[in-house]
Amino acid sequence: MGGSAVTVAIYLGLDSSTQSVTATAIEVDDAGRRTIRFERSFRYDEALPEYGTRYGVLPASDPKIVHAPPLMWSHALDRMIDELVRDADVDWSALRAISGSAQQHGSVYVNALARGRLGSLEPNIPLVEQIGDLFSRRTSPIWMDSSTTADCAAIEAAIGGPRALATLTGSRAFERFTGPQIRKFAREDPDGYASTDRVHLVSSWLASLLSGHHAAIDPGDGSGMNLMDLASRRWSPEAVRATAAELDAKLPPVESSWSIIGSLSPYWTKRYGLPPAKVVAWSGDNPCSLVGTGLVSEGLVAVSLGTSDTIFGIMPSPRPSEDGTGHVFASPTGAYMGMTVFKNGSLARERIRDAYGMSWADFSAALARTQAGNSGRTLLPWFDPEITPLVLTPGVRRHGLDAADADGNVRAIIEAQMMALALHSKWMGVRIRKIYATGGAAANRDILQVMADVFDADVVQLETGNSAALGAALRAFHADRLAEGRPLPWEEIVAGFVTPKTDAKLRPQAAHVATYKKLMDTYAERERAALG
Ligand code: XUL
Repeated sequence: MGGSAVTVAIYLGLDSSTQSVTATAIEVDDAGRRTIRFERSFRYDEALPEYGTRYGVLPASDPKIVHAPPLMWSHALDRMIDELVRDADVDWSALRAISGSAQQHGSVYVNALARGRLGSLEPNIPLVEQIGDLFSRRTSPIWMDSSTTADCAAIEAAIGGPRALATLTGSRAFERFTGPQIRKFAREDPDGYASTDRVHLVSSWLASLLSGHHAAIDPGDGSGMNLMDLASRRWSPEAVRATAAELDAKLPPVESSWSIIGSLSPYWTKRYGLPPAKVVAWSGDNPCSLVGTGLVSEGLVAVSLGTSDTIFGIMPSPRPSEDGTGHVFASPTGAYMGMTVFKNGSLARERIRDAYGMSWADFSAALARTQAGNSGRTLLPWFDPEITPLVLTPGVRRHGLDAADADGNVRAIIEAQMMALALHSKWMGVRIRKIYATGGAAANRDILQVMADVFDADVVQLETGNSAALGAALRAFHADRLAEGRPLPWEEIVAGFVTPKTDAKLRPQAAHVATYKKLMDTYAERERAALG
């Protein structure tokens, strides 16, 4: 190397999602080069079969109850770091900061032993062998759970109704939100609740494992709890009181999304030879995706087609959804984000694909050979209980559609999902002209064409579909620069990383747009009728 060696910094973003864990490492050098250096994913079901999950969750007889093992998420974190250090061709000595993203709302309940254990993990013993006795609740309810309707009603009543709760916390009470979930646990298992010293989110729990002490919750993920005062970004004493006794002592503090919560604990530095890189507060997957799709200013929206389908965009000031459809979250950039979430995302697409014995290529071919509008035939895609609109008793409803018609059902599921996204994001009050598409199914251009036609908007594919892990890496970069006294504006943080793929824009086709304008009224009517 010559005298003018370029300094390279590596930032790592991890995403602990419903079905898999993903790592994205980015490289930034002081000559201005920016590269996504490395991406890797594995699925829990295949990599860690001993936990018995299917699609990342534990099988249950009641479709409203959906839990996953917190030990598995912890194990997966350890496994991923092991694989990164072993296999990735990255100079980890240049690692400056790590942050993470996690599925939102899921809660991890730990006892008082965690206080000492987190910081004294033995580097020569695998993590999973040292933390099994820390959980005061063996399984964690996750965002797919919809078993807390009674708790939602009680919390809303205590705060003065759904609108009052939405004004205070950004959302009316939702079954999957952490507050209602904590309330149910405290009610059904008072001993388990009493032995809980800390209630973490998935994000703050994994950050705690990395830093070796109980980590804070960031406002982005904290907004998914029905517990945080959105204006002050602190726990709301009223909401905490309405949820469970002594909860204030069990919640980690809320700290900014760019706070440095510590550095990698000796378990990671000694076991894997990593440097004591900064650990930046973790956040939820949707807030991280906002950064990872480059939506750092108002006017653009992203649609993420993952296990859940979500639509979100920046909001400069909080405008809660009048009809209770969506959420306002704190954005990890410091502003706010509006969002609507659907549970029947990728698993519903897979159910249709599998029901007709198709590959994804067959699925695309079926979409390509069917007509926009499906001759008025529709399907309400509620294979599992649905979040938007609220459907607690699942069941697919077909209109004019023969269940044996494979191609018709493929088109119907995609059109239903896109029309539901368009209808239930109207509350955000944004005229959507351009959509950034991310998540696994965003790789499929036939699906994206339906999105463009339904929304009458351009749809842009990004270089990576892993926007949550990329967003976490970018947040690590941002927080490191801020902590070093060399802050960069968000536009500069994301520049060069969130570039749309060349030739990757899908444009709406006028004839199809007209078809969907009509069909959307029919779809909305069928949805209303089904809800009774
Ligand atoms: C967001 C939500 C889902 C999960 C998926 O409110 O419930 O998008 O975050 O991981």
